[in-house]
Amino acid sequence: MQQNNPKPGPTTPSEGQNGQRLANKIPAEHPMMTDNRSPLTTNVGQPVADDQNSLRAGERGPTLLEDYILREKLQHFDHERIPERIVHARGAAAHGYFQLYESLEDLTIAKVLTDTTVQTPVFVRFSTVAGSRGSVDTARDVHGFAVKMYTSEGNWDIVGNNIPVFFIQDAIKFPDLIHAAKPEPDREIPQAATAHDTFYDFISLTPESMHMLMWIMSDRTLPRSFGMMEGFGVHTFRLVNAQGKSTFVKFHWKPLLGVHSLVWDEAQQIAGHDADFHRRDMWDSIKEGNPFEWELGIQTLAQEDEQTYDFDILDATKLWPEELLPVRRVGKMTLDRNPDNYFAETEQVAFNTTNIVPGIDFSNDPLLQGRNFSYLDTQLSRLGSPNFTELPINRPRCPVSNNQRDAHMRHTIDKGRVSYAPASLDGHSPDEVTPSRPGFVSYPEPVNGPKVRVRSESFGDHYGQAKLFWNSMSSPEKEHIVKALQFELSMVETQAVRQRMLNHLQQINDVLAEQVAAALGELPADKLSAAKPRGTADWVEGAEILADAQSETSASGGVQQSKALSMEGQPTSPKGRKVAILVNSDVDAGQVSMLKDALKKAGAISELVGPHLGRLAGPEGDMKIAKTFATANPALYDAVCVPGGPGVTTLMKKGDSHVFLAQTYKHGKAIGVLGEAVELLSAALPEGLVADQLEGMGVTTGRNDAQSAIAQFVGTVGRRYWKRPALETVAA
Ligand code: HDE
Repeated sequence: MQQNNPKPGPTTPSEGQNGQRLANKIPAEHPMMTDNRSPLTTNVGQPVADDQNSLRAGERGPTLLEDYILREKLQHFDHERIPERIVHARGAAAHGYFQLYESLEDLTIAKVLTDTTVQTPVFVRFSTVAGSRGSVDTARDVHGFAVKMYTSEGNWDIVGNNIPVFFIQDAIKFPDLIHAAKPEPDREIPQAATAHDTFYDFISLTPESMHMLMWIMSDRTLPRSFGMMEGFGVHTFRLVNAQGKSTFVKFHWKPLLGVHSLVWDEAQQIAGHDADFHRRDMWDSIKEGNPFEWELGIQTLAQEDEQTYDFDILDATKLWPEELLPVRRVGKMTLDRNPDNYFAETEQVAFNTTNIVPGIDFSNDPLLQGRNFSYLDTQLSRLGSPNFTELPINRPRCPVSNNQRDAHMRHTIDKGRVSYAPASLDGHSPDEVTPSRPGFVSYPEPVNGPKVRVRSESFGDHYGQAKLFWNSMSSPEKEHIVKALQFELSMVETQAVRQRMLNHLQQINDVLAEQVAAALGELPADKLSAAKPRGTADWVEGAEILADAQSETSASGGVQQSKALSMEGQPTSPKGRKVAILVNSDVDAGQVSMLKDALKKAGAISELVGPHLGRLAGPEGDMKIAKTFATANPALYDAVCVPGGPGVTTLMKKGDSHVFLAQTYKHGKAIGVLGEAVELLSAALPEGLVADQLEGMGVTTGRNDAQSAIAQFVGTVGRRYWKRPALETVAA
């Protein structure tokens, strides 16, 4: 029975008393962005009167099939998920723009690299590789760094990683690599981790992966922030100029915040305390008005110099040492806007290595050639239709015009009779090229050779650049690689696999192999140089041993050590860092206020951590206590500072504040203790370590002059202090 509204409302201009007036208000196009402020409707716009109860026969009776509102809602929900990416499933993204510093017209005709007046919009997605969409941000993993630039000549995607080389040389091995790295298929264990048998079985039988192995065992796979990662296009590409001259090029993104990492213990703790650590960091930073910035760098090599070096530029397991081919910084990318909707933008964005523009071209790198097939293919199954390029996030910002038609979910309404070429009706089909829009032309490289399935001999050196990477590390960095391998290989159950890995490590460096072998209780090989494995019990001794552990490189153009590969010496500052201030209601609120101001001025975020949430009355108003000891963990912060005041007595009695300080000390991060809190630090550290004696090692004590101590403390934030005494003895 119809219950209300006996007068049907007007629906078209010809119907109803007010039809004309209402029809004029109906927008011609559907608004693509919803703000959820309009009244509730179904998907076809019918107003919904009751969203709490389904339609049923009697108050306690069965639900009626007629309830199309219920069915539509459940049905849409049932289909909400699309397949997650087969790799790089977990990611986060941001919008921004790219601005060129200087024209590269000597090298390329690409407008995005020649027109310095244009701000090219970009969308950048960062990701881990192995974990599924719900895995943690701080898993040890290569990180994806995929940039989509919406240029005036179409989308240009640099689908890169935060590591400049790759595991394999030929795309045909990619499914094997990923199957080996993903959770083992019978038990679906482990999630987002390479520390298991199948991964090392594959790696130990694939010596070309040894260079990449060194990178993934380093702290590079544990970035502190997406904004503190380098990005690399990895493959050799080409730039082509107006004269048709080709120059080989490698693309780099250099973060203005410097390249910085977490350490393994921290990353594991963060995984438990904040699985969204990286995406939260980027979201909060951008929301606070602190954009992430990188400079675009290029390394170039003249076409005729292709064979100059003892590594093959088509081999993606090799980098070009910056000492040989310096990086020229040519523009800046700024990420300053968070997405409006994760699914519509971050999940549906579709990167593709074949998205290039006139003036940029591929090389014959066999990994790149395979990728050029794989990305389009994967989008078809992930997004379900070749019309995925019409989704707002994938749509180019320049006109699109061709004779491709129809398919699932077509949005474009192509007008007219002509969807073919050549055509004379309706004017004509889209022109291939116009003078103002030159078309893409492949570089006419002469190609000639027998059809063969072989790996070029020039791809044959698998250890030379692994040695270069090892040599280039500082001793703490070497120590971390050793520890990572000790951990990963200890998780491998099959002894033969562990042994094969030790043999490879010995090809890279004897001391490295010995140190790892010591943890496994094995010897690397029968020809072990120093028969007695050295233990790693004493950190300082380990570091000293590792400092001398250099190898003779090859496939590196004679470069023995490359500064650019080490993270030591990177620019550091408090900018983008997060600092915990431990408080309770009786700490010196004036000092807290000064601290907050000084940190803010330096571009850092501070958070008050106390026994409970609430507010601390300060000289310039209340300050929010945002976290408690239950919700905050030292691993989530880059530094900690404790103000003085009578409240320190209470903090002294709290184990949580001791752990906070001890763990921050152990992880080499900056510590500031003011007034009474100096004693708190001494109490938190193992016997024999006295706060005042640690000055200069990232520990600031301000017994009297809080103001200058605060200034000094802020200056220490962002750096790591690995020369602190007795790091290994700190229980935290
Ligand atoms: Fe990918 N890769 N990849 N890859 N890759 C994908 O595409 C593939 C490789 C990279 O944020 C997939 O859309 C093959 C190197 C990033 O959406 C897939 C090979 C590098 C992303 C695919 C490689 C990358 C992907 C899965 C060996 C660094 C995430 C979902 C020939 C230069 C992009 C998708 C995003 C994603 C295939 C190797 C980077 C299956 C076959 C080398 C950053 O198409």
